[in-house]
Amino acid sequence: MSKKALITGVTGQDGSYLVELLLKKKYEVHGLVRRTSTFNRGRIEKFLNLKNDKQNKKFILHYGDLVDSGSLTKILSKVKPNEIYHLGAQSHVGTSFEIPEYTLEATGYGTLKLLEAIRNLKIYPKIYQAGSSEMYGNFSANKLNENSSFHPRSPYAAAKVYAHWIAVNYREAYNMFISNGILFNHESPNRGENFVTRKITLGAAMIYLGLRKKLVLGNLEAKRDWGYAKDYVEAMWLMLQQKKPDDFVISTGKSHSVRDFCKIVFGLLNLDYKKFVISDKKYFRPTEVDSLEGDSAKARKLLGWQPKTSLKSLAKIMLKSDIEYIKKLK
Ligand code: NAP
Ligand code: G4F
Repeated sequence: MSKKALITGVTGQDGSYLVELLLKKKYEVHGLVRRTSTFNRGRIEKFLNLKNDKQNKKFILHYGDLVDSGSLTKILSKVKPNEIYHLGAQSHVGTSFEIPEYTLEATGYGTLKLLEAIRNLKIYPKIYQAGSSEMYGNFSANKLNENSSFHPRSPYAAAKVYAHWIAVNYREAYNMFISNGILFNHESPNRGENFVTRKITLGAAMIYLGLRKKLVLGNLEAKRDWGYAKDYVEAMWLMLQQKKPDDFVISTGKSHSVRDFCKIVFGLLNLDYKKFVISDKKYFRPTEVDSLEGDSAKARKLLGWQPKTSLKSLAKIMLKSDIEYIKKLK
């Protein structure tokens, strides 16, 4: 019998790559989706086989919400998954300053609600909890690893620190199999359009096609350790194939500034980014995370995981996809 996985956040960037990976591995995949006024299945549509009018029996969606514990209990008791990938969150750092209460509700408290529902139902799935490098707040002299301390610099990061520690607590208190991934930024053509890398590839593609003159960004000096989402979902799966739960940093170990990424992307189009990119204070955050760089030695050793995609290759993949996307829209 095939294993059953439940994914929260299945409509998001990582959800879409994880569905693809798990279906390839012959899992029966269940996803939790929110009711939205516009249909938001774009990233996972191809796995639903909607066009053939034949529902994919291996990929099933359920309405629910992380702020609605009743819906979580209902889905969990119906599906009884072997593995849960908990990716659902209000994941935009900048926006978390605008909606801090909701961010905590969904990202922090939502994690507790999910864990409580699992515990009360007395089911024993392996659980992946989507932690973030934002929890560190800043890069010190050494690369950040599982032992580095947290200093959250946004309502989002504070909510993720709560989610991380409640997961550790449930693991220790109730012997639940919960692994925290501490993932550094990872990007792809499926990245939300208001995260900086996608904003840059989409903006550069529009400028290249003559549809736009300028690209307005915020802080160009911030540095991030950017990897490819497709590589990172493999690490999530590997964490749940281990005998013991644990916490793992997933990163490339190399960081670049937003300015560097602009240079790479516009450079691929033979354009000089300085002629097009503007930095505007309106996109600056009240507290910024200036620099992040991760040390994923533990994951490399224990999971046998390593990143496969360089930043330049990632930029190429995203840019190509955005040029095609805009041409189709036109
Ligand atoms: P994303 O694209 O923003 O997707 C977030 C997902 O969460 C979406 O499916 C969204 O549903 C869902 N969601 C939001 N609020 C919800 C709620 N109240 N109830 C149920 N579902 C809800 O994020 P991502 O980039 O795929 O990231 C996946 C997870 O990893 C997130 O927890 C994120 O915080 C974390 N993370 C991401 C990165 C990164 O660089 N991408 C790094 C570290 C950690 P809708 O489609 O309906 O909005
Ligand atoms: O792309 P970002 O919005 O990603 P951020 O804030 O690092 O958060 C992402 O990665 C985290 C992992 O570390 C995840 F946990 C989180 O869920 C999310 O996926 O911004 C990256 C950097 C920031 O320093 C920001 O200030 O880019 C800077 N930036 C400069 N101009 C901009 C812009 N960010 C955005 N979103 N938009 C801009 O115009």
